[in-house]
Amino acid sequence: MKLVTCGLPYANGKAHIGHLRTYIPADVYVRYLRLKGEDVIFVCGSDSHGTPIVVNAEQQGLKPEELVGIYHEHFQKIFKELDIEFDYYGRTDSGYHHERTKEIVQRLLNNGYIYPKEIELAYCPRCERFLPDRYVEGICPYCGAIARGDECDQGCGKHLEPGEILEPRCKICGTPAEYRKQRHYYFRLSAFKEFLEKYISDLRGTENALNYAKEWVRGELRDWCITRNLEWGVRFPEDEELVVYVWVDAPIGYISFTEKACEKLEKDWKEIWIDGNAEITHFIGLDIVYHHCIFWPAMLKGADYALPDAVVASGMVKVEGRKFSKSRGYVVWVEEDYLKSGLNPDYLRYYIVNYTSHQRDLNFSWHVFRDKVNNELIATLGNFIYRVMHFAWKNFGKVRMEVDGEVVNRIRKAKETIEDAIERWEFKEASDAFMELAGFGNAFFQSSKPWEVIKRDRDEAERTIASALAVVRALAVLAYPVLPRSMKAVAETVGMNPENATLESVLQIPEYVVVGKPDVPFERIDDEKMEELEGIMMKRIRDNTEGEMKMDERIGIEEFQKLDIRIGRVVKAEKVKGSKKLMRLEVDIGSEIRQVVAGIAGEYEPGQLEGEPVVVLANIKPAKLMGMESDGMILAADVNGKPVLLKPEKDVRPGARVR
Ligand code: B3M
Ligand code: ZN
Repeated sequence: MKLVTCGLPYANGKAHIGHLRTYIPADVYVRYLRLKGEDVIFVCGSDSHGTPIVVNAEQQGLKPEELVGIYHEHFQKIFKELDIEFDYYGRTDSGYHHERTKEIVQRLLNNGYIYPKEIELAYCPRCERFLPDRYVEGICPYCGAIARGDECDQGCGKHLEPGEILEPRCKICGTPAEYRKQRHYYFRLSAFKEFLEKYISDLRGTENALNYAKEWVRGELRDWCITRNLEWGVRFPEDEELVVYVWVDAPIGYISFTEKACEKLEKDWKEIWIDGNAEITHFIGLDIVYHHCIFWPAMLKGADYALPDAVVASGMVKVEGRKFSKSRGYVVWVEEDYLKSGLNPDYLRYYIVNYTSHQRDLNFSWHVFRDKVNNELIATLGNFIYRVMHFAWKNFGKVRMEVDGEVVNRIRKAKETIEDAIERWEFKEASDAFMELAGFGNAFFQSSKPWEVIKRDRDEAERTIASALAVVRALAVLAYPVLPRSMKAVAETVGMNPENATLESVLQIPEYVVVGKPDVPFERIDDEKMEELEGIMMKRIRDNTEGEMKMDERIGIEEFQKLDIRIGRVVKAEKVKGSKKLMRLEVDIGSEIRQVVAGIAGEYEPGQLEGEPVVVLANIKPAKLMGMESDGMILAADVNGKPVLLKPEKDVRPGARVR
């Protein structure tokens, strides 16, 4: 038996592309394991606790459980729509989860791994309360960056223990906090150093995670404060005034959700988590390796639970080449940007899996997305599948499956490459392997020309189409974990059900195959859709920069003087073919005529512009837009995302500088 888990998303905000980097590959992995005939349980759930949720709920006038409920529903809906199928998706504010957490904490107490200690904690004299974690802001004692109570999130990234932060302030009212004494409880992490050294040297997983873990375990392992002054959370058994730190109970979700999945599947969760009879794999983001490779195995060991076998960490996500940032608008929201645009979820699954190795950083760009869909999914995979199915359906209906030996070899090779890649969590290699098989199929079909052969030799054409169909049937299974929705439809057309198929079955060729009327597996992304998708992101980035202008980002006059802004006159204007937004302009800027491509075709007609003055930024680096060079930028006011061109108030000769 195998258990696969995904890091629990905080039920504190909407799903974005950063989340999917963990969940999609994990779902792909589980589907491949099942095709290999493995018995797999796949669990995840909402992380309901922690101060950000309490703070956020307070600000919105909601109870924490109400806020959690909203996002819990949201994530479930997103996962369903993206075909990410957990056997159980729980939430950590459930009774059963609290019970399991208390039981494990009690075992740690009984085994002597938790001890009390008086510590100095940030306290707000105005709000009259202790300030746990994100209720407090101050300076990181390690790097001097502005940090929050439990983590230096903008600087060195270190986990901060309560009482460590310098110059603490209350996050709610801004008052400087005082340090006050209080009794808290510590987990004796230092006692697990030897155990962890050995454990991590045997642990499997991606190199990125293991390398960090190996380095940390060589350093000092400091005991860990595991209680907080909060109402919301799992009550600490020894002191009902306190709750356990969110990072104590969150990973226990892996256990409590397994219990629930096992109830449904009629299995015994203890076999997995107590007897250690299952292989446990955690899929996580690279930023929570410490919690999963250090804290979590130590807790499990201390409570006599079974240990995880592998930790698989995904690289980070960039958006349009920039650091992922919700506040700056470099984000793709799964629901409002992607699903509401009516895009096939399989496209995004393919992008995330196939863009790069799971461990590397992934850049999401709408242009690359369009190219991967149109040039890879459609041109290589979709067209081949459709042509073969269509030819078989139209000319034969029922095909006698006499398949070429070389074709069977290629299918076997693809299958073996995939099996090997999946063992190493190299989902890109696996998806490249089925794309390569599709490429082979395409070339085979193209060079055998069955549409010509059929005119003189129907049997030979049938043999060709049988071989091509064997490739299609193999693809319907081999690509199914990545593209479940599309491949299920393909499989059904060629008389299969990938949900009961196995990787092995791609080599078992039936005597006959009946082919139904096929549908095109994928729709192209056209320029109009592309502009719409990019427009959503550009607008968000713009809106956020406007709102974010800060004093320390102001510039001096010298910087302004670097800009060569001039009056120009439009000599010629024409719409760019194939684009709704772009206009190609020839602009006289005094010293020369420049070609400028501007996004104004939605608002202006060429005839309105010719002969008119415009304001041009002349020394911006040239850019390419739809293959055309744009050497300069026309300035316009942004009115609800639409451009309104600027004009001098009197007639001015082209070339006059704007200062
Ligand atoms: N809720 C989310 C994160 O830090 C956090 C994961 C818990 S996994 C046990 O990515
Ligand atoms: Zn720091």
